[in-house]
Amino acid sequence: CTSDSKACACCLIEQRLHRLETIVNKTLQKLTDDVTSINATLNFINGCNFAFSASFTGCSGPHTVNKTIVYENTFLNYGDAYDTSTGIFTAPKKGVYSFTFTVQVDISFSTTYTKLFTVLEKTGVPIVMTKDTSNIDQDDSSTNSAILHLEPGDTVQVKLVAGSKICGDKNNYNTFSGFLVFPLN
Ligand SMILES: [Ca+2]
Repeated sequence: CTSDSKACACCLIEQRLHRLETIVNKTLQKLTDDVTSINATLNFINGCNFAFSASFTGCSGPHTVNKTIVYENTFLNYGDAYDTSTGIFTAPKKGVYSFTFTVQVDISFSTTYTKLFTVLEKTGVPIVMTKDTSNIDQDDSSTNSAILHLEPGDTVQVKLVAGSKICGDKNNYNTFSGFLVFPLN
């Protein structure tokens, strides 16, 4: 630098440019990694649109065994995880899910039934039940709900307990609804 101040200045500038280039490259790499991570998260979230709501408008029971209520009329079925031919919801992803169901019967539909008991099952295991009996009142109705941790492939369904009867009509008294609250990795 003592003999050639111009060359020395040039060298210092080059060193600074090199440091700047290193910082810019590291920042760009971090931004690229962040965008990749955000895109992966968005893809994961976009793949989690699971919600269904369905009604049962016919009559069923009394049966000698517990029988799945097939809510055949869907208001919506995002993700097609609920099967309208079987009445069974199958978890497509690991996560926390919310379910509600309401059941109803009018004594005018039958003079033979004595009760309306139902059970919501998770993969064959009873979770929550409803219970109403016909004494002097004309209508039996109940509701219940559950928030469940499900693994992929776990099933959720509502069963009419043996000896019970359920009846609905176009007013959709009998409904079964569920949705993914949040997914889990
Ligand atoms: Ca009753």
